[in-house]
Order: sequence, then C-alpha cells, then structure tokens
Amino acid sequence: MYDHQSVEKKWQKVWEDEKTFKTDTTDFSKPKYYVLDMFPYPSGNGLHVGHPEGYTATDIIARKKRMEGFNVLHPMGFDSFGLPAEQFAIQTGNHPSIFTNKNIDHFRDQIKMLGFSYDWDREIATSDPSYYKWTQWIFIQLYNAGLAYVDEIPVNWCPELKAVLANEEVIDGKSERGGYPVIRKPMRQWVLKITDYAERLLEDLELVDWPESTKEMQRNWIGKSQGANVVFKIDGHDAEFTVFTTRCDTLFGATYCVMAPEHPFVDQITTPEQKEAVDAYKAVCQTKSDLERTDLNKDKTGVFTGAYAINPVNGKKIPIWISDYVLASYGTGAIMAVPAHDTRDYAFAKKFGLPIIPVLEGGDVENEAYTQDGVHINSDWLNGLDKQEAITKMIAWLEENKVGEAKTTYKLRDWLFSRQRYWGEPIPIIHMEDGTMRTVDIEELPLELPATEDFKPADSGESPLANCPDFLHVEIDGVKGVRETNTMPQWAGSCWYYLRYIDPKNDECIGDPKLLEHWLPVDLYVGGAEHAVLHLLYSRFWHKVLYDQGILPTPEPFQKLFHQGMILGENGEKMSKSRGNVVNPDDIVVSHGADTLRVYEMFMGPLEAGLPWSDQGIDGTRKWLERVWRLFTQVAQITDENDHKLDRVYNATVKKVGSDIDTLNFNTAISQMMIFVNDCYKTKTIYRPYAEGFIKMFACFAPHLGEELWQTVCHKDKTLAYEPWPTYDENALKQDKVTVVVQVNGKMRGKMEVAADTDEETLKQDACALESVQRFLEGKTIRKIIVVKGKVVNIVAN
Ligand code: ANZ
Repeated sequence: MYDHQSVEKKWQKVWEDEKTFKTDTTDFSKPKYYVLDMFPYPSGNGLHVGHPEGYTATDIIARKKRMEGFNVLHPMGFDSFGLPAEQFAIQTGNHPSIFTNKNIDHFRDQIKMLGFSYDWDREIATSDPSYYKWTQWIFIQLYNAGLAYVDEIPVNWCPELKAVLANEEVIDGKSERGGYPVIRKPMRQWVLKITDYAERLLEDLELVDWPESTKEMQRNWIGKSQGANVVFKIDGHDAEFTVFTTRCDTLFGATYCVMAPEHPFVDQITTPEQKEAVDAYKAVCQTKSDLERTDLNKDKTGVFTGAYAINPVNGKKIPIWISDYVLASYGTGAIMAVPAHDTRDYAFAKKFGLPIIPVLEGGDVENEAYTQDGVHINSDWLNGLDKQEAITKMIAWLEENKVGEAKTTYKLRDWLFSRQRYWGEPIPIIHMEDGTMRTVDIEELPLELPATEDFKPADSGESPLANCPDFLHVEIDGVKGVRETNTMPQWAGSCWYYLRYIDPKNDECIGDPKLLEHWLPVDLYVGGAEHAVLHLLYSRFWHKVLYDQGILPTPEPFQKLFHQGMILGENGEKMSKSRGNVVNPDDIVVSHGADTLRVYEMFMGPLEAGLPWSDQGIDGTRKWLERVWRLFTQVAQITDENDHKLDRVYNATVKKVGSDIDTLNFNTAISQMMIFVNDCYKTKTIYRPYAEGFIKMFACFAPHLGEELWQTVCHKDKTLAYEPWPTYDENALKQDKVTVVVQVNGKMRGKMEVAADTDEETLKQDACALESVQRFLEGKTIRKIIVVKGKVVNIVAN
C-alpha cells in the first residue's frame, strides 16, 4: 500500500514552494493555451464532489498541454458577491464580508488538497475592491456608450428575499434561489441594453465551438421572430394601433384584436359600459408574472373593451378585447387574433363565442386550430397561394398602402441590472441636486461598499446603502448629490473574470492590451450546463461591448465550451443535505486520497453524463492506483533493453490516451492505461522509456502518485510537469499477421491471412465468405463453426 496522505502532502508542498505552475504570461515564445473553470461561489457548505469533476478535466488538459510545449494559463478564483452570503449573514448575525472571506479560505484549502495545477498568484475574488474597481469601470463604459439607463418598469419583486430578480432568475413564478413567490411591481431600476446586441449575440454563435444544445438555448432565449407590423384604425377614434404578427397572410381571418391589459390605449378606448369590468380585470393581472400569464394550458380570461378596430385589408369592424395572454413587453403589446389558425386565439374565441373564419385549406376548425401550412381560402387576392407566397404578397400590400411593414422582433429583454441589496458592487453613479446624473470619477474607483452593520434589506425595497449617510451624500464643485444606492447583481463580477486572470494585479487598466491580445479568447471553458443562458449570455454581451470599444481583441470570449454532467447521489438522485446523500470530498481525500478521487470521477463515465456516486467504484479506483504503485515498485523490472513485448500496447496507449484527452474522453483513456498495466503485469519487465512515458500520462490524472513514481522509479530530481509529452510510432501499431486454415467438415478448403488478434465472430464471417469455401457450402446448412483462434476455422455443414 502506498501512503497517499504523505505522498500527496509532499507534492503539494513542492508545487507550492517551487511555484511549479506559475505562468509567465509575458512569455510569447511558446503557443498559448488558456483553460478555464467556472469559478465557484464560496458557499458555507464548502466544496462538493461535483466541483472536482470539471476541475479535474481541465487540470488533465492543462497538464498535457504543458508537456506539449504550450504556455498554459490555468487560474482559479471566487465568485464571492451575491445573495446567499447576505441571507446567511442576516440569519446568523454575521457580516457578509467576514463570512465570505472565511468561506474563500476554506474553499481554497479544499481545492488545493486536490492537486490542481492552478497558478494561485492569479487568484481573484469578485468582492475584493481591487477587483470590483474594474467591474465598476466596465459599468461606466456601458453607461457612457448609452447601454445603461434608468427606467420605471414592472419588475420581478420577491417579498421574501426583498429583492428584484432578473427574468432569468424567476422560474415558474418563483425565485431561482430559494423558490420563494415573485410578484410584479413597478420600480425605478437600472437596465442594460443587451437588446442592442441581440442580432450579434445570435449570429456570432456560429463563431464558437459550443455544445449545440447550449447554442440552441441561447437562440431560443434571444428568440428572433420575423413577421410584420400591421396598423389597425380604431372605429370612432382618431387613434390607430399596431400589432405584431408572424402570420400577416392570415389577416383575412382576423376576427378580433387583443391588447395587453397594460396597453396605453386601453383606458382611452374603453366604453363607459365596459369600464368597471376592464378596471377590475386590469387589477387582477397586475399581480401575475409573464410566465403565469402565458402558460399555454391555463384557462383563457379576458374582457371586451366596447371598442372596435377596422381590419385594414377588408374594412370589417372587429371587437377589441383585453386579455393577459397578450404580453405588454413583447412585440407591440397588441395582436390580431386569428382563431382558426392559432391555438391560443382558438381557445379564447371558443370561450367567448367569437367568430372563427378559416383562411387556410385543410384542418378541422370545428374542433381545433389548424396551424400547418395550406392553400389560402376566404382571402380574396391571396386565394390559392401557400404561406410563404402569401406572406410576401401581404407585406408588399401593407407597405404599399402604408398600413404596415416587415418587422423583426426579439424575445430578449433588456437586462435588469440593479439589486436593492448590500452585498454587491455599488453602482458608480451620483444623482445631482440639479437633476443630472454623473459617473464617479475613474480616479475615485473603487467606490467601496461602506462597512455598515445595518445591511438588512428594507421592506420598501430601498437598498441598505441608503442608510449610510457618509456613503450617500456627496458634494461636487458646490453642487450636492446623492449616490446611487442600488448594487449590481451577482452576474456582474462573473461577466468578465476570465479577463482579469490575464493581468490580475494591473492597477492602471483591466489588463495590458498586449497581454489581452495574446491570451484571448479562452481556448477551453468547462462548467455546468445550468449557465447556458445567464452567465454565458451576459459575458458574451460585455465582451462584445468592450470589443467594440477596442479594449478586447476578439468578438467572443470562450472559443470552446464543454458542460460536465452532474454527480448524483448513490441513489441516483441529486445530492442534497435534505436527502442525506452528500459525499464530502475532504473525507475521500483522507480515506482514499485526492488521486483516487480524481481518477474515480474521470472513470465514472462520459464527462458530460450525469452519473451516480458509488462507494464501491471509489474503492475499485483506489485498488487500481495501488496496482500501478506495486507494478513499478515491486513487480516489474525497469530495463534499458527493449524486449519489444510491450511495443504494440505502449504505442497504442500513447496514441489513445493522447487523442482521448484532446476530446475529453477521460474514461476511455483510463481504460487504455489499465490495459497497459495489465500487460506489464504479464511481461514483468518494462523498457525504461515506456515506463517513463506511461508515468507522464498517468500523472495528468493522478499527479501526486505520478510525481512520486517519477522520482523513485525513474530517479528524476525535477517535476515531470514540463517533460515532453510521449510520442508513438505508428508502425508499432501494425498487428502481426497469421495464417488461418479453413475447413468444411474437417477437410481443408481454404486459407486466410488475418491479424493475430482477430476476434472469433470476424473469423467465422471471413471464413464463410471465402470463395473456395462457399463452393462446398452450396445447398448445405451450416450447423456449427468451431474456431481455434489464430489457427483453424472448421465449418460443420450438411
Ligand atoms: C396572428 C397570428 C395568426 C399569429 C396565426 C400566429 C398564428 P412568436 O413566433 O413567438 O414571435 N403575439 C404577438 N405579440 C404578442 C404578445 N405581445 N403577446 C402574446 N402573443 C403575441 O409569435 C408571434 C405571434 O404571437 C404573433 O403572430 C401573434 O399572433 C402573437 F395563425 O398574429 B400571431
């Protein structure tokens, strides 16, 4: 048995003392490789066994790339602002900064125990003023570019968290964190104009090597929709309103219109008889989130306004209703309803007895909406055309008659960026007494969070910073002002952290332009799929803004992206305290060792799969590491003369492990190393270069044991981290050939040349396919085929 505790501590100390993994980012003589992990949120629970899964994967790649001669940037840091620290602090009477720093120390210790090859001199924490100085600086760039503005808008207000949440943070009407109810409420908010970048965020997905499923989620989130705006006059009013439709070809089938309850025209057009009902309905809708309102399965509700619109294409008067299935925030906030061909409109028309006129052939509109393509009917000059032809013709007609135009809309909304909380970056804005707004001078950054004990959020939704008079009040050139008291959301710090690692201590700018030019983009980014539309979209947005300003050299931040799967409890369920199935990595490091944990997590299955933890699996992995240790220290003799017995398996192993690491297929790389070890147990002698080559590959997975073997077995006095990656000889992979005799009923009828290790099934098939053999099988039925591997195939037939 090898003593994992002392071996692992020994090498961790060596790496730390000698700064083995320190990166000289100014060394441009080698090709660069930037491999990044999604940095952790330092929660009070400490590291989870899920964290090391992605971290081990990137570590293996970082180690291999170093051996391949790349200058590797592989950093780690902490996403340390955010709600949970504040919630915990409030509940326990701690201060969030003390609590957060304690958690960071604990996380760092835990991560270091796993032997990852990070350059710790680049560590960052988003709540550190020297870091958030630059988060604030980026905000000022956004503000100056007209991409940050204040708006009075209905927001997702969570009474329990006393915070406004972004749309992305609300799931089924509840907060993503904690699952508390969320209501709609108008408030003064900072908003970032991510919609200006909608088209480029969509198009540039073509530039990156990302999982197709994640790209698709971003496409859906951006939600580009091509259609038309159509203008309707209101009967008896001067006013007209516009609807957005993707199916302007169905205009002849529009039998009513619907406005969102918040549509600015509603009060104006509602008739006195309908006023009471309309007002009551509006009041109910106010409390609902967009998600509740658009739920497809929900019973449709609505009220008639008493007013009529005039269908521009045929002059017909059609009633205007209000209903919550039309959202104020999408399109124009009003629709033309075509119940024969839209499912929601159909349900609504059926419920309120509104006319249903089919304008497409096919379907059965007595029973359901027909949403497929078809030949147009009941549509005057569109009759006989299909969907695409009719859309083109209708848009031309609308434009000619000045009652509409082609229009593209996006589902993406501007990004609600302010939080009424303490534990976040202060927004560097001052509201002056004269009504103007100005940014904090760059020289004054960082604008530090005041060290208050009074950081509880108020019921009013006002930020705790409003209770800090020293922070709040300022005077500039004799003009008084108050600081913005909202803080930034947790996404802010994580939007750009990958940039800061490149030049983390630079106090003059976010990073030396020469270094940014050399190191961007991130070559490989590994992290959970849960960030597909939040962090990964926000980062792309900020990156593009800074790119447009000439600060960054590339249009995209992350060239290749990979999502690791989730490690589940032994019962196949998500690990959680309440289920009592959480495995603590610290315990495994003590009982089995960090190398075992790393190799086990890589051997569990494909990296992208969600897989259950297994105690038996971890024991098995530990046994294999001991088997490797025994092989090199007790069982095998390392020789300087090659007996060639391992030529084929060694070269095959170098080839497969190398290509499997490149494609992140770590489990099959480990299987191949196991095959090599088994063969070494048979030969009991290992040619020295093969032993060294194997140990280098093995050390990517199990670095402590790898270094120990390198030192004790290979008698080296220096780390193997920068040794050249092993190469293989393609010729050695060629298999030995043997001649196999083929018999039919015991008589020799043919011969074939095959690879020595051809399997039985292939031998049988090849034997039967031989022409000389087939002649003797004609008209007969094969009863049995006996194979003596590498020698004879005897076919019994009659
Ligand atoms: C008439 C019509 C006929 C429509 C038909 C669809 C089918 P996407 O693809 O998601 O962009 N719509 C427009 N604005 C809306 C709003 N604010 N709230 C709810 N629904 C809205 O969908 C666009 C379609 O959704 C539009 O095309 C409109 O209904 C509806 F056979 O107009 B359609």
